[in-house]
Amino acid sequence: MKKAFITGITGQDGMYLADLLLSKGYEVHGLRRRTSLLNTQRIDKYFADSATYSHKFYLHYGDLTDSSNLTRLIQEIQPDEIYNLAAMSHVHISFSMPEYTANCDGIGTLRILEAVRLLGLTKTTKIYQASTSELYGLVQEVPQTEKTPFYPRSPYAVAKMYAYWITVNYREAYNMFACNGILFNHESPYRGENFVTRKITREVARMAYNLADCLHLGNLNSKRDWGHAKDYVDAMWRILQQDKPEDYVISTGVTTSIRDFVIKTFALLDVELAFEGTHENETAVVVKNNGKYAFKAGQVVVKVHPKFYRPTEVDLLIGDSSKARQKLGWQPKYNLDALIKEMIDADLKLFNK
Ligand code: NAP
Ligand code: G4F
Repeated sequence: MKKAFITGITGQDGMYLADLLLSKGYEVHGLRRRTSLLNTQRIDKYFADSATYSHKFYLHYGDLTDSSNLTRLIQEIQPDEIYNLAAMSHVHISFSMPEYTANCDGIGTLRILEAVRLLGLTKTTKIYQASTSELYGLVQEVPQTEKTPFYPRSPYAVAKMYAYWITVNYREAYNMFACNGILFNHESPYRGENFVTRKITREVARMAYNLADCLHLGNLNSKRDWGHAKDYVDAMWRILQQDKPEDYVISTGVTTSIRDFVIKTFALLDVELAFEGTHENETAVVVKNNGKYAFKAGQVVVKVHPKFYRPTEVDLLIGDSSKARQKLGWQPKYNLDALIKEMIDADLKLFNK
């Protein structure tokens, strides 16, 4: 039985990856932080399953900012594979806490690599680093590949750039099996509520049941290459099953604006919208409600609020994942419409009380 250690197991990707590895017969160890209220909602299903909890699924307290704790845990677990998914992962919030973000997202990766090296596990423990399309920032090439130069545009992306290169450096310097997955945005019903896709599906569902009046968003023009987290954790696993450690772009190759994501979400509820005005004065108004939910013609359902603007924005992301498709045999099963449908259906269910 292979052993995996997942940092960030309480997050969106951690949950999907734990599901995948348990289904493949792995023993899964996860890092959880101490919190004043429990925050294990995404993985609570494993606590309730006595055949899994403490037999194939274990949680350990710790933090990416605490080297001694990480080293002790890696020594105790002796994992075959480490998936370093833990991060302060919100780009906008990283402008408010840049030092912590650098410590967790940048130096945190170094702590894991150093622990593996100092414990003499370089030949036995493979490491996956959760790198990001945010590295491309002010994009230097369209679409972005493994060879596109980086131009990070946030404290988050700068920290992740350190993590990317320290992973490459440890691979080259110490012959470690350490790889970067450069993942483009991936979403799901389990996405954190303050990322834009989930914010949209959640607020639209609340509006559908008269629990909210209007959705407040920032930049509607930026474009993202959105995939489903379930497809993307499969790519993470495949990256560590190769003979040679390498870095891979994981993306769908389709890019969509925030505005079009909103339109698609409302369309799934049979509501037609019209966008009017520009910049801070832009709004979306209901033109026609052909569906069963509580939207009225003329209702303003989206407003722009500058507090959601970022000091520096990433305007366009679109990935070319040809390398992953050829070498890993990976390709996404979900398209954007199926992803949005799954998300809005889950949020409608959540608020239909
Ligand atoms: P997420 O839902 O925000 O989860 C982040 C996880 O990291 C949570 O389990 C969180 O724990 C944990 N964490 C945060 N700070 C920590 C610390 N100091 N010590 C230990 N754990 C800590 O993020 P995600 O969407 O699953 O993303 C997973 C990883 O992929 C992240 O590194 C992210 O930057 C990267 N990434 C994500 C995307 C995407 O589109 N989702 C794309 C590219 C790369 P709590 O639950 O206690 O907060
Ligand atoms: O959903 P977002 O917050 O995701 P962002 O910034 O692209 O970052 C996510 O994907 C990265 C991969 O490229 C990950 F590395 C990172 O950890 C995270 O998972 O914002 C997407 C876009 C941005 O352009 C933002 O300005 O949506 C725009 N936006 C417009 N209104 C908004 C809002 N974003 C948020 N969060 N909230 C808004 O109200």
